[in-house]
Amino acid sequence: VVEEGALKARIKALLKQKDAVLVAHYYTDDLVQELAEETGGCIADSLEMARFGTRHSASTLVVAGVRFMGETAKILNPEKRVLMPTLEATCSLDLGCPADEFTRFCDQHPDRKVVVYANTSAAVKARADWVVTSSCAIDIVEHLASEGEKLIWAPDRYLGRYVEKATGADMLLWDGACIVHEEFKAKGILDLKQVYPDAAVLVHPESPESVVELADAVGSTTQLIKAAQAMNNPVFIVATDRGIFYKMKQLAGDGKEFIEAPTAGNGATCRSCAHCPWMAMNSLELIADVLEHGGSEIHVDPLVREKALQPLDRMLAFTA
Ligand code: CIZ
Ligand code: SF4
Repeated sequence: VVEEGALKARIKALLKQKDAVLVAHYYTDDLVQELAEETGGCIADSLEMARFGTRHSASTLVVAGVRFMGETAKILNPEKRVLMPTLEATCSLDLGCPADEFTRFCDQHPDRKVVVYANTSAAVKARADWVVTSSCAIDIVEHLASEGEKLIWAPDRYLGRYVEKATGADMLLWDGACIVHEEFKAKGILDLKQVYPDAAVLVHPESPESVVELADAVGSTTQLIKAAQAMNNPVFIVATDRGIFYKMKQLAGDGKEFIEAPTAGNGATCRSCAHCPWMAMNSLELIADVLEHGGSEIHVDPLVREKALQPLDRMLAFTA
């Protein structure tokens, strides 16, 4: 604890000294979220992280999240220095959608508008007409469908299927998945509901369809936190990364109990499954390190940046 306190004090001093602000995702470790909060930074989903970076005056953004979030920050703020605790923090959706393969796929379907989830590389965004996050995907796809557009959707097939069902849009789905959400099991949730009959089930739509079907509320991280605040159940079974419990307990706590949705079919909760291994790489040590010594800086090729900015700006304008 002493060491932790000293580390936090060092980071606070470095943030001031370097004119930097810490932007953390809901899935990072509690200590990182706590520090972002204490230093006037933000804790948010990927859409709000992007927005916060553009509005804050600091010349350096330290993005505690995964690589695509750092890239998005750089695309929107080319004049700012964007640092990450580690450039190794990636995402299975980003990895599962290589830009060259994706470009070939899009080229084969020139009649379709290209909609990509924020969890993609800058190069994939550069090939897209629209970027969406889970909080605005349905609204944007509904808008495009109402204009008669047929779509390509990448990379998350579960979220794609969910949006397709909700909107009735004609969508060609890329075959990607999140290694965290893909593991939630309907059978395990049903078993837990036997033990906690009053529990509400909160599900992020990157989860399998059978899990989404059991949900009392489906939505992005921010939407799930709001649902937990609005609902009066004593217990919540939550199918998303357990990093979200930090904010959920803070805002909706008040005697409510939050339980990780099971990732094994027998109902046993796997204590390390509902946590993204890449988000977990964002340690206090690495945050202090990158602030002190630099390195781990995000660079985006200017031509790629210019193209990727357009679909990102469309999303920001649509959701403003
Ligand atoms: O699963 C993720 O990486 C999410 C939910 C990102 C975000 O905040 O949209
Ligand atoms: Fe990617 Fe899943 Fe990790 Fe989010 S939780 S960063 S979607 S692997």
